[in-house]
Amino acid sequence: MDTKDLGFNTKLIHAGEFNDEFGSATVPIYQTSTFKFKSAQHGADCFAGKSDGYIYTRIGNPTIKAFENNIAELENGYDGIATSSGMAAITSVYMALLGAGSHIVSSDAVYGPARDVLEQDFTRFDVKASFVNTSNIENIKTAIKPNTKVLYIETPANPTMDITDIAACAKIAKDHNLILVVDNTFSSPYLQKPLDLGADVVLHSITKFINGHADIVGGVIVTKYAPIYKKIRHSMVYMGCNMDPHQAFMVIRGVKTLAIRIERAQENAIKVAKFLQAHPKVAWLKYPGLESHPQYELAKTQMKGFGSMMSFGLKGGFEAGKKLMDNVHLAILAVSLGGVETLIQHPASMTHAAVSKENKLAAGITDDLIRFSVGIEDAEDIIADLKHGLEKI
Ligand code: LCS
Repeated sequence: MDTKDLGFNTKLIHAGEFNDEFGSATVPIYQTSTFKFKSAQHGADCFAGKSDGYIYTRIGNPTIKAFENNIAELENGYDGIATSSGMAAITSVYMALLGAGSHIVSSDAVYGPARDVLEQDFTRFDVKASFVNTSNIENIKTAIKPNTKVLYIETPANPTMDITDIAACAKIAKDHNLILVVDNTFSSPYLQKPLDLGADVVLHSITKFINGHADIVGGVIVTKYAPIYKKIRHSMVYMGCNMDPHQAFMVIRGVKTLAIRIERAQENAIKVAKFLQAHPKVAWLKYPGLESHPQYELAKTQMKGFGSMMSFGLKGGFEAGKKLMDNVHLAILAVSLGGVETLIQHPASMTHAAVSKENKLAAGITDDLIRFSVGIEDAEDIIADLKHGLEKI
């Protein structure tokens, strides 16, 4: 069935629909490392790209392809590239698009390792990076150099919740011949479609909202154009960053409920955000759905909804935050985000621990910042849990 003109909820269930000889209603797990060729000539044709048969699971697999087809349609892209993790998606993109002597401009508040790998590893290959607050478009313009190849943004950013104007970045990228890459993990294609706003590449840690059940790690890249797709797929396959068939099966199952999970989680999130904002022990709170968020107006135009991620600080600073994290019982004290369960964590000492203190502060990742991922439990229970934890301070 061609789902191109159907609604997003229908696409979640049917896009990239899979058909096999048995009429399987769901996509089976093709748990095989390799595939039989029909003949020596067929094998040679597969390798030469003259036949599109499967060769070897690192290169491609029907279960993985079914997920790639689905996500490519959800993001309105050319094609998808599934990876073993979100970091595998990020490093495959860096590897494909950057080379010795090249430069990347990136949001300063990005998932810690997305920055660390540029600073600690890619520098060894003479790749330079500038990290700026991309919420201010002027900072991007100032950071661009003659050798800049990529503009990389994360919006909303992990963990500051800063929002960057994707369409404005697309214009800058076009003017300077850069490839615009957007990490869409915090929004998912249900809330935000970077390719429609002019980005060239969108990527995800599907560990988060797309799979949604905190039971696998994975990543995906969707490109708008075939030539970029080919480059990134080459890097992914040759670095061995492929997803495996079981991961693909799990995420095909998880993504079907993306819309209803996000709707429910963001319904809870606005209630939680209002509770926290009004609490006397809370010093500040950043949630894109509240007018107090500095880019509330931009979030309203760029996103279909405000999601379920927020960050906040307590008047008692880090020590008070530590007490809160140790005294909530329903919210799980754990890294990751975007699952059906509510999670709480401290980025400065956990997800962003490897970023230097100086760089963390410059990016707004203060020591008091607590990150909260609202799940789909009953909002009253999440709030009661926070209330109890805050009373202990
Ligand atoms: N991009 C974003 C925005 C992320 O939050 C993460 C992981 C990644 C990429 C990397 O994905 P992974 O390799 O873990 O699938 N973020 C995490 C976090 O905030 N806590 O634990 C992992």
